[in-house]
Amino acid sequence: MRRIEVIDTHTGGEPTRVVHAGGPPLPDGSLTERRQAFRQQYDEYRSAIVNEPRGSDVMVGALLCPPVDPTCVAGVIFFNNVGYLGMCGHGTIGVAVALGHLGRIVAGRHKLETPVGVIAFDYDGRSRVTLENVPSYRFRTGVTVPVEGHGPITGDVAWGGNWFFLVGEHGQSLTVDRAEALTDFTWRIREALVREGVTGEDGAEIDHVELFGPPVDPANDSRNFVLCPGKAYDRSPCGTGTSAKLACLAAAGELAEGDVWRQESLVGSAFEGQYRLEAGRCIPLITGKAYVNAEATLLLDPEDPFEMGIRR
Ligand code: PYC
Repeated sequence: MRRIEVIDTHTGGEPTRVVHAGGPPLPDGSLTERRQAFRQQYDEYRSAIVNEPRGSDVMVGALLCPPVDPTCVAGVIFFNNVGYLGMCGHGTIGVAVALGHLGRIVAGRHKLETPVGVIAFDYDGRSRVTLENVPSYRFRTGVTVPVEGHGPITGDVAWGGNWFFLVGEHGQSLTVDRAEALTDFTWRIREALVREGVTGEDGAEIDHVELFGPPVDPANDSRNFVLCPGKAYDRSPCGTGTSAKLACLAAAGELAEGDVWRQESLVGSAFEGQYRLEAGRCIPLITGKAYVNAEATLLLDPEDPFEMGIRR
């Protein structure tokens, strides 16, 4: 029987399953090369770790591996129910807290290596983490697509470590009892983006759709709903989605460097976001909290017909 050691955390309600032993035997190479090997040779591990029956569509996996850059505490490859993520903000916060739980870091400043770059973070030794995301930017503004059953919808395209289509005017109320309707609406937007050939830079697929509305808690600036690539919605305010929002606010001159933007999620959790400018580039700083839910060993029994999970 194969055994995979994991720490389960959640960040603002969004789970991260951190694999710290027993993962796929990836070859040496850059994090991008190792992610490619994970995808091409060991994808069944992804399904075994995050998909049903051991996981669920909401679960994000984080495979810890040795970093190439010796100044980083670990390398990490994020994955979900249908594939692999460039970066993951809630996941980075979960990984930081899991590393603290494992005794691999203490309070202070650390760095993680991801396939899209090195991420620095500050950890308070318990649950609170501030991460410095990859440079984020608004790529296109005011893009209108015809959405089946809803008519024309206009939004911005931005990079925050993943590609997002951000929509402010949509006529939907962002309440958790409407999660199914919001999923259907944003999925139709995603389909419209594909149909209309709207992409990120270099033809990259836009695989996250983000709606904004008024916050429920007056301490916050905005509430969001984020559709993730595998059709689950983010229970957290989405670290990369908040980064994309900060880049759009910065580009529109609506948020000054160092000012705080509090982003609320559909379930009411919040991230604090701000940005600094470095050589004219927007570097988002995202603060949130994660908690450890479980220390566990996943057992992969070769006689189990769903040993490697239900593939999607
Ligand atoms: O927090 O960046 C994030 C994220 C991406 C997908 C799910 N969460």
